[in-house]
Amino acid sequence: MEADEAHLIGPAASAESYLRIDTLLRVAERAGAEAVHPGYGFLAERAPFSKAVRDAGLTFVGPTPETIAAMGDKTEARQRMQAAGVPIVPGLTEAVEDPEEAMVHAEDIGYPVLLKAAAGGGGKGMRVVATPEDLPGAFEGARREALAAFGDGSVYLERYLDRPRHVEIQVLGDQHGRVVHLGERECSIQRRHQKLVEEAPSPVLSPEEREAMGQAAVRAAEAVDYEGAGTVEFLYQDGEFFFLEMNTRLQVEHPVTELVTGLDLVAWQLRVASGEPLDFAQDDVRLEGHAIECRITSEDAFQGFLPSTGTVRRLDLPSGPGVRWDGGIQEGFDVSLHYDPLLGKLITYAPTRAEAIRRMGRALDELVVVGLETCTAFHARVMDEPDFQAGDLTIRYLEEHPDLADGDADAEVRAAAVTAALLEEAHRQRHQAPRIASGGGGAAPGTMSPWRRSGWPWRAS
Ligand code: MV4
Repeated sequence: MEADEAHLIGPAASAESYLRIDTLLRVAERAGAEAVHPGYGFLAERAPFSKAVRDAGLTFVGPTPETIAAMGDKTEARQRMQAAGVPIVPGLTEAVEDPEEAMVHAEDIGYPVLLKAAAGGGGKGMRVVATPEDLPGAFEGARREALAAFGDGSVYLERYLDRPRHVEIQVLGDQHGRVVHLGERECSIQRRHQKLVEEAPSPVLSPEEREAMGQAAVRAAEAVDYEGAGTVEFLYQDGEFFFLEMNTRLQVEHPVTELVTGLDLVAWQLRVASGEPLDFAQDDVRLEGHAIECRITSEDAFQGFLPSTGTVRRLDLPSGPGVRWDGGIQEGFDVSLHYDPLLGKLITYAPTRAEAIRRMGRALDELVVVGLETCTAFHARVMDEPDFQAGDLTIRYLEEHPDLADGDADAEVRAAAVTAALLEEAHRQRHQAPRIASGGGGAAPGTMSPWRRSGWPWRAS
C-alpha cells in the first residue's frame, strides 16, 4: 500500500503473474526501474530470476545467481560448509545412488537416519528411517517425492535429530567482502514447515553459543561470497548446533532482528545493492531487549488451520510502545486462496522476554479482523502457555501441545475437504461465471467455513 505506482503483471494465479520472469522484466522496463527487489516468496531464491534481472542490466536486490545456486543444492551446500569449518549434521555430502549404498552409510551414521532431497528444502522428500529393514522402502519413497517436487530424485542421508530447536542467524554482506552477523532468531514454533512464532534472541543460547553460531554463520556466508541480507539456519540440540541450510533472501521474520539491533534491514539491502559498504563492523553490533513475532494468517487454527477466505470488513490494529504491525491488508481487502495465508505480522518489543510476551498478549487481544477467520486466538494461547513462557521449545512444540490448536483428526479431514471445495469454487469462479462483486451483504457463498465457531461475526471466540 506504500507503493508510488502499481503495474498490472497478469491474472491472480501466480503461475501467470508473480512467477513469470518475462512479464516481470517487461514491467520493470516499462516502469523505468533501476533495481528489482524479489521480496521473500515466489522467485526470491530462484537463480534464473537473479540472472535474468542482471542480464537485463538491472540491479537484483539480493545475492548473485551463483550464490543462490550454490545454496540451492543441499549437498553442495553441505560440502562448502564442511570446507568452511561450519558444523554440519553428521552424514553424507553426496547423493546416494541406491538403497544398498544407503544401507552401508546408514550403519556408519547410526540409526535413526533421515533421508533428504538434495535438490530442495522445506521437508519434501524427507523420510525418517529407524531400522535397516525400513530403509529400502523409504529410499524409494523419498526418491519419488523428490523427483515429483524438484524434478531431481537425488537423495542423501544424515543422522536424524529427534528434538531439535530451529535457530537461525541473520547475516549481512556488502559488495566489498565484509560480512557481519546480526544475532539469532528462534523459529521452533512451526506447523508443517510454516513458521508461526519467531523471536530474538533465542531463550536458549548462552553468549558463548551465540558467538560461536554467529561466527559459523559468517564463515558460511563468506564461503559463498554472500552479498545482501541472508539467513543461515541451524538445528540446535543438546548444546550442539549444526548447519541446516541457507536462505538467500530476506525472511518474513526479519523485524525481530531489526528491533533488537536497531538496524533497518530493508534499507541496508538497498544500500548494499547500490554498492555502499557496511559502515559498521561486527564489534559495533549490539543486541538490546527482546522481540517476538506472531504470524497472523487467514486460517482457523481451531479447525486444523482450515484456510479461510472473505472480505476484511473491519480491521482494528493494536498500537502503543513496542508494538509493530507489518501487514498487507486493509478494510475492504479480499482474501482469496490464490496466495499464502499470511495477512500480516504482529511484533512486540520490550527490554525483557517476559515483558515482550505480556505486550504480545495485550496486542493480540486488541487485534480485530472481521470477515474471515484468523489464527490470532491461537497465538494468544501460545503466549499464555507455560512451556513457551519458560522458553522450552523444540520444532515439535505444536505436536506436543495439541490443546493450543484444539485440532482433532476429524477437523484435519474436514479441513482437507473444505480446502478442496474452496479451491474448486475459486477455479470455477475464475473460469466460468463473472466475479461476484465483493462488498454488500454477507460473504459470498462458499467463503464461510461451515464449521465456523459460534460467536462470529463480531470476533472469533
Ligand atoms: C532435519 C531434522 C532433524 N534431523 N534434519 C525440515 C525441512 C528442512 N528445513 C530440514 N528439516 C529438518 N531437518 C535432521 N538431521 C528436522 C527437520 C525439520 C524441521 C527443521 C526446522 C524447522 C522445522 C522442521 C520441521 C520438521 C522437520
